[in-house]
Amino acid sequence: MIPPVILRAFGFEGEGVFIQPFGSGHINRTFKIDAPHGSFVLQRINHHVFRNPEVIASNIGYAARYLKHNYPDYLFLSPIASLTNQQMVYDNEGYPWRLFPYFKNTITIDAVTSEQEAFEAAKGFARLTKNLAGCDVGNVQPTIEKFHDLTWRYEQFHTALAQAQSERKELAFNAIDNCLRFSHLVKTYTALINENALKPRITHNDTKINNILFDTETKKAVCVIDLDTLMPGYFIYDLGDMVRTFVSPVSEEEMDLSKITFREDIYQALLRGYLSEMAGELSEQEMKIIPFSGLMMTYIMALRFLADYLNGDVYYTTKYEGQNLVRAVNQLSLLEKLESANL
Ligand code: GN1
Ligand code: MG
Repeated sequence: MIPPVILRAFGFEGEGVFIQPFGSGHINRTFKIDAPHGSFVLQRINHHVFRNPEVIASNIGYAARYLKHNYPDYLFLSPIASLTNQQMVYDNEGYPWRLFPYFKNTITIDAVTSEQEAFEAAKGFARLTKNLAGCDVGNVQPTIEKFHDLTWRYEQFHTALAQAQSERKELAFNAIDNCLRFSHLVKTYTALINENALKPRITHNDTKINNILFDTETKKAVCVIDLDTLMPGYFIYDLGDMVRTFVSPVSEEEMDLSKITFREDIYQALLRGYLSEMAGELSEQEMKIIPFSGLMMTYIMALRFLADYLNGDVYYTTKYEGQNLVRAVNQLSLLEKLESANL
């Protein structure tokens, strides 16, 4: 349900306004609105997750101004202001809402089915980082502190483990064991950070395959969506989340682990697409770190899903009991397959 005060603020009053739930995000609530003056996407930001939503608006505003000035032809998804010129409007419960244009003739996909899709999507995400490479990273702030800090996520997992109910711990016994088995990735990550091997950049931080809009006919990437985590980061976060969500033919929700596979051809297409934009930006040392990206981001999601399961499903939206455990087990299976692929 969208509060009437929000609909009014964005000019959706009267006859001919049709509203339906939209997208498959785990955090925010999203609706498509068809109105006489056009189609739009209206979204409620989860302020329990994004504690300071003004930072989201200021990061996006900064990037939008920079891109408009330096890359005027680049299509960047900025919110549409309310009737009183607000980027976000707060409802009575304190949730901020913002409005986006809806792009006709575009689609999102939940799994990659061809090399072309992998190439195009990776190129699309890479172009955003490349176009923002000339910015001072200090002009954007974290919208969630330590979001992809693997060391921190590993600590959070241990805290969740220490506080979990024994029943959940028993049900998750194998997944917990597997998470502990991959802790060497935390050591590698910490070493990379301590050596300053990675350059701080403005990254998207949620480059899963369904966060890119494809043109329905040409199948080219039209634009990157879900910019809530546009903030300082490292290239491995974006490249890694693409590996995590592109290489397997099934999504993170799949229960049948035999369907989770590593597709070498898709991986190579993804790298070609990413490097077609970013090759000139990455240092020699960063190029060598490429194979670590997918392992790191798949592991971080396994830890985050499992921690949420152990915490009693307080973070990600779930539709059935045990869904976060299913997701964690799925990610651990993918991680094993990435490890055996010897990237
Ligand atoms: C969350 O809500 P959504 O689907 O855009 C999460 C990402 C995860 C993703 C896993 C703010 O993104 O980090 O990779 O779920 N976003 C936040 O599907 O935690
Ligand atoms: Mg997101």
